[in-house]
Formats: sequence, structure tokens, C-alpha cells
Amino acid sequence: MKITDARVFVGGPKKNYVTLKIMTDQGVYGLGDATLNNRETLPAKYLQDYLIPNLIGMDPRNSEDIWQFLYRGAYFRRGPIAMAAYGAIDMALWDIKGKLANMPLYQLFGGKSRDGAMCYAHATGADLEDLMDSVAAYVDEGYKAVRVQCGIPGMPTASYAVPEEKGARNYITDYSGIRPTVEIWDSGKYMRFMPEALMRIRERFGPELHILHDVHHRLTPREAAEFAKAVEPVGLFWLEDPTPADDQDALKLLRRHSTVPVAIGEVFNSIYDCNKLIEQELIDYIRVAVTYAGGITHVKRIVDLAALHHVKTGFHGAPSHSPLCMAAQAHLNAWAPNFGVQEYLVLGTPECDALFPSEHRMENGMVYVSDAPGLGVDFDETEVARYEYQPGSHPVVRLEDGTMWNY
Ligand code: KDG
Ligand code: MG
Repeated sequence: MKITDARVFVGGPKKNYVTLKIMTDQGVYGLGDATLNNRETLPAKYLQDYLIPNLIGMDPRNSEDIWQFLYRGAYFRRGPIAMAAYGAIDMALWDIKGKLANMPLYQLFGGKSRDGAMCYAHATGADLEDLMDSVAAYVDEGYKAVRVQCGIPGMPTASYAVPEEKGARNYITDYSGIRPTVEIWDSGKYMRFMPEALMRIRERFGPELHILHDVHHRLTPREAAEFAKAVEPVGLFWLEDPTPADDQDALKLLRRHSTVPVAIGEVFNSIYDCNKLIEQELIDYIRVAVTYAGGITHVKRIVDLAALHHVKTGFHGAPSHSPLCMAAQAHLNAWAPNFGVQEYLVLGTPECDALFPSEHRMENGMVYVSDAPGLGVDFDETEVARYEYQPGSHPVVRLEDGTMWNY
């Protein structure tokens, strides 16, 4: 069996999804996602110029050897652009494997460990009252877990994922161009306000709701330890990215001062970004995404390492992840003995469903994986032709005196 051709498509409804389609001499094709948020054209170009010409003629069933060829063969290892491109290839090869076996991917991993996988949604509010309305709407829809982000009194601009105006909902990427807007950050204001706000949410919604909160890399290790201690009475499901994720030692201080569960890893693209964190049991949830972290082959390795150290999964599922990435994660979630929770924001708009038809279902805050062979998602090439690439950016963050800070 041989790979005969592969094509990359960039586009989607209000998203620049990067979709790879690998064709074979047996008519079976595989689909993969290389959407690196706000840098979408780069993995697409890497795939087109370097990787696809190498794939032609290879046996698509040898997904492990092809992964090793890509990773070891590049000489320069890791990095989000390369790993997202390998991730798309790997996903597409697993899709082909599942179709050849006539089995959904979770069966190839070891079958189902659960029927539905618990998801969390993003509740946001310009102020606490607005945030409470947003949480209440998700609770009414049946969600058992909600991430909460709130506007901070006195902060000169809205901060991470928080709308400027009441009633407006989650935003992260601005598609008006590649030059980012600037958010102003003040850790003091945040730390004085947020623990009490989280406690008010707990009091309003009771002990059963899983409350998650994302610090988005903004605190120093000392501040993060203080903050984690202060929010301990809230009983958070997790505290996400309290410190910049590239410093694997940063969480040691937090661990010495607090038992709050910690989640980290959405910016990681390799097992070597998180092996110390996992082996030293400095985290409770690993947040890698199948797209950014080199595909199913590599992420499954991270999940297995995590299982040895009581670390559960909490895969990244921001709005930028395509339904293909979410499907790969749905299959891993169905199988993983150490499944924790899934972030889930690819809301099934009619446009998105037309582009990526599938039988994966979201109900009452749970994802139910499709039983169709492979990833269980198709891709409509005529639909994708309706969309053009739109340059976009995350905001950047500065302190009030102008110093650059962590987004
Ligand atoms: O591209 C970056 C976003 O995906 C990120 O800001 C979202 O922090 C995020 C999350 O937890 O989903
Ligand atoms: Mg996050």
C-alpha cells in the first residue's frame, strides 16, 4: 500500500483550519489537522514544501516509522510549527489505519473505558454578575464543569478571554489583522479580586459544580503559590497555567504551599516539555493537544507516562482546534484509563458541520465518540472553497509601565 498524494487546505467558518488529506493507492484517504492558532500558514507551508514530497510512495500503515522519520529525520527537533505538521500527518495515518481495520480509533487503542467524556465550557463575564449569568447558562445546558474568567475591577483593559462589555461572550483571536491588540495586566489587582470572586461562584452554584480557572501564565512562582493557597477553600477542579509553562521547575514552590490541583501544557509540543512535571508529580492534569503535540502517536506516549504518575488528561480544546483534532481527542478520551476532562468549544455551527460532517455528539456537557471507522470525521472540499485565509492574532500583554508580559 502506498501514499499517492496529499493536499493541504486552509480555511473554515471564522477559523483558519489547516486540513491535510492523504490519498492512497487503495482509494482510502486520511484526514488530519495542523491548525496552529494565528500561525496557520506556517505548518501548511512546511507540509507542502518539505513533508508531503517525502510521504509520496511510503506505506501509510507504518505510522510509527513515519513519525520517527519525520521527527528524527528533520535533525532540528520539536517546535510548534513542525510538531503541528507531524501531528496532522500522524492523525491522517491513524484515520487510514482505522478505515482499513473498519474500526473506530478507540478500538485500536484498547477499547472504551467510558461512554461519555466530561467536558468543560468557558464562562466569561465583564464583571462577576455577568460571569454568574454565563455560568448559569452552561449549568442549565447540563454542563458539570465550567471554566470561569472574570473582568478585574480597576484593570485598565479587559484581560485574558474576558469581554469588555457585559453580555459579550468569549473572545481570544482577533481576525482584523496580524498586529495584536494590547492588554494591560496587573497581578496585584488580579490577586486581590479573584479568590473572593471564585468563592462567590462556589457559594452560588454549590459543591457539585466543577469550577476551573485559567491564570494564563501571568503569575511568578511566588505569586502563584500565594494565589493557590488563597483559592484552596474554593475547591477548584483545577488551576490552569498559574506560571509560564516553559519553566518546569516553577511549580515546585506552589506544590510546597498548596494542594490545589494544577493543569498545564496547552503550549507544549513534546514529551520533553513535560516529562519532569509528570515524573515529579508537580501537576495533576496534562493539557497537550493532539495537533500541537505531534499527533496521536506522540500524545498517547505522554498519556501513558502521565498514567504512571497519577496525572490525568485535560486536553486543550480551544475554539481554534478543528473537529479533526477534537475527534482524535474524543477517541483518546474514550480509551484513556487516566481521562480527566475535555475542554470543548468547537460548537456545532451549521457551517462547521457542513465542512466536517461527523457523528460525534455533544450532549449535557459530555462528548460521545462516533463508532464510524477511523477518526469518524469527513471533510467537504467544495465547502472549504468558500473560505479564505484571514490573518488574525492573540492580544499581547504589557504591564502598566509598558513592560512586556506573558499572554
Ligand atoms: O491559541 C491560544 C488559545 O488557544 C489559548 O489562549 C486558549 O488558554 C486557552 C485555553 O485554555 O483554551
Ligand atoms: Mg488555557
